[in-house]
Amino acid sequence: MTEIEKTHSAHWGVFRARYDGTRLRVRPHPGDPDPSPVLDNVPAAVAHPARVAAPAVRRGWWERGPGRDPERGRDGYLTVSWDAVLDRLAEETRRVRSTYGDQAVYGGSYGWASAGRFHHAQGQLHRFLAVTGGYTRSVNSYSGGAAEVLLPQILGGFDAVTRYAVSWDQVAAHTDTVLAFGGMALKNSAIAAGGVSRHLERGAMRAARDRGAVFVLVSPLRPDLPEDVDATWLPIRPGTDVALMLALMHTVVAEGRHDTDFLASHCDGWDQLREYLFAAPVKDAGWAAEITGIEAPAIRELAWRIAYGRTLVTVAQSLQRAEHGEQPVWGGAALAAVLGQIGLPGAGFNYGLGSLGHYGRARNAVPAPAFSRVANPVNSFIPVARVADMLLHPGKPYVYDGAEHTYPHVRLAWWAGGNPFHHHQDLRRLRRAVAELDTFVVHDPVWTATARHADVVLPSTTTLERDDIGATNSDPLLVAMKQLVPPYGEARNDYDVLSDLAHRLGHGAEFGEGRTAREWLVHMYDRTRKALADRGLDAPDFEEFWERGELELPQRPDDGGVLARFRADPQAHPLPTPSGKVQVASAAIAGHGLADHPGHPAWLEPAEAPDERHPFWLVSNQPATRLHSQLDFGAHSAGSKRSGREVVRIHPADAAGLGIDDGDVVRIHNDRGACLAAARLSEDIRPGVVQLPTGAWWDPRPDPERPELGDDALCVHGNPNAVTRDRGSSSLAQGCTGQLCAVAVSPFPHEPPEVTAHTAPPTS
Ligand SMILES: Nc1nc2c(c(=O)[nH]1)N[C@H]1C(S)=C(S)[C@@H](COP(=O)(O)OP(=O)(O)OC[C@H]3O[C@@H](n4cnc5c(=O)[nH]c(N)nc54)[C@H](O)[C@@H]3O)O[C@H]1N2
Ligand SMILES: Nc1nc2c(c(=O)[nH]1)N[C@H]1C(S)=C(S)[C@@H](COP(=O)(O)OP(=O)(O)OC[C@H]3O[C@@H](n4cnc5c(=O)[nH]c(N)nc54)[C@H](O)[C@@H]3O)O[C@H]1N2
Ligand SMILES: [Mo]
Repeated sequence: MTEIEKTHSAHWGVFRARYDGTRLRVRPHPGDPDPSPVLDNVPAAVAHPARVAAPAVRRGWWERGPGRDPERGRDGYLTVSWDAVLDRLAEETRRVRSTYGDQAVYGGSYGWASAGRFHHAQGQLHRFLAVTGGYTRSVNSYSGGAAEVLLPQILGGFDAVTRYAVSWDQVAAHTDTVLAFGGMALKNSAIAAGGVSRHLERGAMRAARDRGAVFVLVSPLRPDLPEDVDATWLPIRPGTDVALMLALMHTVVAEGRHDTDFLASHCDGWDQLREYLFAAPVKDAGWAAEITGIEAPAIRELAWRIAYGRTLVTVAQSLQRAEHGEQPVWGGAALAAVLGQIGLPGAGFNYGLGSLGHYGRARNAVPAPAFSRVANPVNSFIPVARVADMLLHPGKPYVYDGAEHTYPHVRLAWWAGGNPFHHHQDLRRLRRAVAELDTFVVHDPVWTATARHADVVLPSTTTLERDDIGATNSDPLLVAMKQLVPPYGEARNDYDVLSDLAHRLGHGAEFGEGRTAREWLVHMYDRTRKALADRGLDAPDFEEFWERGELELPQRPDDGGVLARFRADPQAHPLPTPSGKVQVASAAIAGHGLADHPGHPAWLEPAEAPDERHPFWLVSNQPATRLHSQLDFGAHSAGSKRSGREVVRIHPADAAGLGIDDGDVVRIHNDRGACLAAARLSEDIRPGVVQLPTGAWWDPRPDPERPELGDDALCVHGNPNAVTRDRGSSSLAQGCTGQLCAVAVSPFPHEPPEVTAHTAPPTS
């Protein structure tokens, strides 16, 4: 290969790279003011021992055939040829579809996959499964499952009120007080699906601060806002934010500082919410102090502060990845409504701002290239985080969004571009669930814990090994993602593999529409080119775009979006809620009669909270040094661990009480399981809380402290989903509740076992 520098893109940003035949060197895009260090993980992807070198099949499945098997996750693998594995897989797909029906194929395949519009693994798999008969799908995400169901019923369409509401430019120019629940950590906004070329959050927050804006951070962790903004830190007890929000509303109303006009003209349900605020127990600052651990005077002072000037309430996604996670989302919106600020520039409420790089940015004026979808002929679905329930309890009824549904009986699960043995809660339970399948197929470039549970492992290329187009609707740069290195081993593009399978199943022409991968890129680019030409703008043909390597797209002016229009004229621009107004309470939701989700924002005791046996809240938040589990073996991720183990943060006072020193390997445990991690003592965490990021690959072993739990009771690497709880946020949304669970922490009185997660399993 000639050593030419090429542009490429990842979910953590656009970059440039050159390859000399052995080493890949990367640097951020020169136009990026604040690039993410996650980029340093990329070079390791080229040829790591964790890469899947050739198609592999689980020995038990290959030799005994499909069927329920507790050996999944324990068995060895055989290397087979592409032709042999695709023949067997085509036969198995046919068998499952004809014996059990198309809904017996689960194609939820949740996960982030990689940047690139064409080789996007889920897009490819969904198309393949749709043209070959259809599949049970998943709805909503692990990210925002509770908010995705709630927000459209109380405020507006999810994207409209999250991505395209309050912009960073408005914050820099207008906001007086930023009240950030869960913060807006720069590590999080560095990430955006599809990649952004300019990370602008730090600059915007700094500009606001320099103008005199005040930042208030409500979070158990101080680093959730950048140091640059000198935030006031209110270290709240996890899972209690809605109590603080209710007390802020109560205090503002009791002092007569609420916006009665806005509540009358733009909101529905105020009487019910007001009644709840003032009914016993009165939701005042003293009441909330007991629940939240934030002192009453600090709550009253905050209520005073937010009632003056422009106040922006942000709620991080993390708050709703918890039991009753809908409540702080609703509470945040209601608080902004009580202040009368919704729809003002830089003010009101923005769910998720700062959680992802897509939020708060201008939108492109022309559509990005997109891979065409095919309608799924099967109408069977589950809320995405209910996957283990579905596999363990086929035919069982459950409630979701006001209706009763039944779990389908799935026999074949197919994953491309996701890692459920990273993202799902209570991984030992998930292992029991996948044991119920007849067949589990996984496409992945690397031997993740998910691949290690699959019957069929199909090695995928990484983006580095193929040509693609990088684009999102919230970044102006269209990127020619050029192949940088040759494919690893026998790895193939998901598109080519699925195309071969579609041909075997008699649907090859529908799947590929007769196009090569290159022809698809040209076809997809064409709609962007046409839109540019229609506006009389520079509209190079594909070859020229490819030659240039990048193309700057026009963006729409920031008009404040649907909430600004609604504020200006609620009759002409009603919200899509039942009343057309902000639902600070909702008769429709109350009408569902759900015990775990009343018709207004409310404080509800969680079923799981710290107690004597499990005295800590475990916050398992997003990792600063990688995207989820991706490239966990890369330099930046590996460099943040201690002796190859994930790091858990604990307050020095808590550590002292447990006899734990900085650097000690500790055991984090509850009745569901345990994991090991290396302790880091930090004053930046609320006492009684420990924090372990997600993403260290699950590495299960027997637990010497609990041998009766079997061979997978202790993750020796530090994956928090060894201990998290697998239940829905409520029967309204059934969102993922992975962020919080109750644990005990102890010193580990044994020789810590070696971490072997980043290797390939035994293969013959
Ligand atoms: N405890 C706890 N758990 C959580 C969370 C939490 O807060 N706490 N957060 C949740 C959230 S918000 C999310 S979004 C999920 C994330 O969960 P996932 O999105 O499943 O996590 P990733 O590690 O991004 O998984 C992507 C997988 O795709 C693979 N991949 C990349 N490119 C390609 C490709 O081209 N082809 C194929 N076939 N595969 C590819 C990668 O190797 C990787 O295995 O985790 C959730 N889990
Ligand atoms: N570097 C990096 N960035 C990412 C990702 C990644 O994997 N790596 N993943 C991306 C994805 S898919 C998503 S969905 C977003 C998720 O965005 P978020 O869900 O907002 O991200 P988290 O880091 O999980 O949580 C943010 C902070 O919320 C705080 N928190 C936790 N529980 C509570 C609580 O009960 N109350 C309060 N007030 N605060 C609490 C924690 O201290 C945590 O650091 O992040 C995205 N950004
Ligand atoms: Mo997410």
